[in-house]
Amino acid sequence: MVSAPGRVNLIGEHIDYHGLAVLPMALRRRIRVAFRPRADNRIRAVSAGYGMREFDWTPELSPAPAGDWENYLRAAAQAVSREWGAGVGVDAAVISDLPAAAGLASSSALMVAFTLALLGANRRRATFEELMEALPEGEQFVGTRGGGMDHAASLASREGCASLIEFDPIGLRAIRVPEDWGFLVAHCLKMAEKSGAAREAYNARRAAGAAALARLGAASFRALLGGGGSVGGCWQADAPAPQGCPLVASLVGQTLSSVNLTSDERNAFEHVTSEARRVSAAVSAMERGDAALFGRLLLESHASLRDVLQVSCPELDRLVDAAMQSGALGARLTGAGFGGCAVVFAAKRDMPAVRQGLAARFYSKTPVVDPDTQMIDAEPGPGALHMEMP
Ligand code: NG1
Repeated sequence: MVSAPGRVNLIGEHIDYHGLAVLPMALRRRIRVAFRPRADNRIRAVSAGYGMREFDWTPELSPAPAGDWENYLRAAAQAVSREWGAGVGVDAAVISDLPAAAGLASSSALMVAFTLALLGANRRRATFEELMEALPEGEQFVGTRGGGMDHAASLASREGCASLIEFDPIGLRAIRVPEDWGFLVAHCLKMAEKSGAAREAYNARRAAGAAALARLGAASFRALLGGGGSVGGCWQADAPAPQGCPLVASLVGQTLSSVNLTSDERNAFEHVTSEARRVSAAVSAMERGDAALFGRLLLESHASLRDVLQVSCPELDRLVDAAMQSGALGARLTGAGFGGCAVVFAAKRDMPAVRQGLAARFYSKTPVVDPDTQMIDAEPGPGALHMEMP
């Protein structure tokens, strides 16, 4: 048996795919895979509610129809073939207590867990770094050009901690969550399906950011931020920007306004650079236990995702407002947006009141789906590589 948790991203949205640091934490909800190696290359997996899938594990796999969960199994098999070579298949059963299409990285958790099952069946050991080479690439097989945040958080988070994830090279620093801080993941009841229109919209945001970068003649956002986007970068949020920081220089010198960016490119650029700054500030706020500042940063992040990058929806905006009216210190959409969940931050002692407030202000006005998936207490749990028992 292997398992991999979902994650909630606390802050740092739509920037991991540009190589900028993000701050998620692993949830205690997970996908579990019970498996048994086979003698041949057949992969057979069954999941309650999703049915059974089977295929031969060959080195080059083609995708199943879009939206079919078999794609995640194929993506895992493909990732393993690319990095370690194909091997014997498995008979597997998959169970989950992680809501799907909620922005909680259930698809990445499935891919992580199934990859670990295939490696286990073939008695192969893999390091965090090796897995991080293989997994984000493999998910692109499914059609989403995502970043590596979800896989890193699902693999290597530490109990009681948020994970500051940096890229190029991949690294994860555990940041202890203050004991009296509470997080709730609340579903806006609009599904954030990753196939279809939301996938196109996600990929378009990524492309707009990359196009803005190319027009500015910069190699990467990291280069532009002068190493910022890693927390040690020159563009620290809580200190005045030092002279000589390339991003600040280009902004002050109005390079940006003289470059002919489309409005989508300008918006993506503005969101990405400001969000990188908020991640840096949020990490220091968490380390100092400054809950008021942390909450404000979450709200600023939501405003940028709503108004600048435009990946929110009315349901998520209403949910965030309802959380703030109910005593939260901050709230924002989490994950790609277009539906799914918001993360709500409050003092732990205020959480019962926040829940009640959300039930009255938000959920009483919408059709009830499943109370178990509407509001989830987000306690920071361990990643797949640091778990005692799957
Ligand atoms: P969700 O919405 O949880 O699948 C996606 C990406 C992340 C990140 C966020 C936006 C995948 C697998 N995940 O998360 O890498 O880019 O959107 O911050 O593509």
